[in-house]
Amino acid sequence: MLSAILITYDDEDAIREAYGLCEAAGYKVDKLVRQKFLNKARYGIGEGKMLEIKEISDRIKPDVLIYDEILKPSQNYNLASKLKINILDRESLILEIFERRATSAESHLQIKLAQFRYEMSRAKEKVRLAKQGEQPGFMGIGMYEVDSYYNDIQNRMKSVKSKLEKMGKQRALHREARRRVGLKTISLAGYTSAGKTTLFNLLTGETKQESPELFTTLSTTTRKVLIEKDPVLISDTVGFISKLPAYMIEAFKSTLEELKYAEVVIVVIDISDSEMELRKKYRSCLKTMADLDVDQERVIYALNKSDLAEPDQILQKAEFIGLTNSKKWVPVSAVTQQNIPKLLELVKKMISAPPQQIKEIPRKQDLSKFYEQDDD
Ligand SMILES: Nc1nc2c(ncn2[C@@H]2O[C@H](COP(=O)(O)OP(=O)(O)OP(=O)(O)O)[C@@H](O)[C@H]2O)c(=O)[nH]1
Ligand SMILES: [Mg+2]
Repeated sequence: MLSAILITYDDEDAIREAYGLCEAAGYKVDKLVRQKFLNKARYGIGEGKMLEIKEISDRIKPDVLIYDEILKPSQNYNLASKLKINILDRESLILEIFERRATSAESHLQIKLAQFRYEMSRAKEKVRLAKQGEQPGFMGIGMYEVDSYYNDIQNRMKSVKSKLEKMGKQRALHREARRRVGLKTISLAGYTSAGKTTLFNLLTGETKQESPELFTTLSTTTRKVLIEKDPVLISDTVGFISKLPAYMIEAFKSTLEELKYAEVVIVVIDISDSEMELRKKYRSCLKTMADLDVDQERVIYALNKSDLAEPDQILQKAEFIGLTNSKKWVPVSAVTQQNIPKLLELVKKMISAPPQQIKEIPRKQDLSKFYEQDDD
């Protein structure tokens, strides 16, 4: 296992999540540095702290420095050139995890696309710095090569995108076929490690991998089950995480997009989390769903792991994050199976409600919109 210095916020929940991410990416944390602020202009951290870390780093010689925030390319460059070690910010750390975990052809392509976008944004910044004379040369190459480097990434991006587009069309065809035979889809969504796969396995009798590690599931699995006598499809999806940059959601859009077309979206929430943690994750779920155009009318919140919390605590927490009576929610446990019939009852009600207009955006228009975004 590679070793790391981890810099994160001075907050137990943030530390726990950051350790989870490091572990999932295959790094052992040799030294933890807690900071109140991680977004200072030059290095992310203050200059004094940077010098302190340099001393530690020179002494323990870790393989990388993991920075649990999104660093601007210039900050990344400044830190790396002072500390002389490889820096992984939150974005690239998540990318590494995705890369390790990807199993399906589609998820490999999605990660590639995200990596290209990451590289592109860094490359642009490097060119900007080179032009200002702050960073002489560009990875040891001249301006002419910069252009060809750009073009190269762009071409490779195009090829990945067109492959993903084909897969997206395939999905649209599958969706259409399902719709024609009247098969409804229920999608499980939610923050990573909330228990989506555990619930999925319980409902479908599957044995997909569930684990306390973050981002266990990276590709969508769909199974047919019967709710009473009606066949429906249930899908398990990739988990959300806070501070996931928009382009990464874009890269995973074709899989996550299934949420938009599902008749029911069960958002799985880990109710055993602390109030602050819950609120952070809940907000991040809401934001991701808004980005994906998921209609809140079709959402059921499953407050999972309720075996780990007292009933009145659950109520209080639900209220705290803003799950009022206007929203559909039910405490469940995918382990003890508590309240699963109640969850299914809610699902059934939602499915058998008079068919609503589900907006099918023409595939082509939809995709071209996201093509235009990545080149700026
Ligand atoms: N106590 C308890 N633990 C649960 C429950 N549901 C899931 N877990 C545990 O929570 C951890 C995460 O579960 P997963 O089902 O892998 O979570 P996930 O949402 O699929 O996570 P990703 O695929 O990583 O996004 C596992 O260790 C499960 O055993 C529950 O109802 N009660
Ligand atoms: Mg999972």
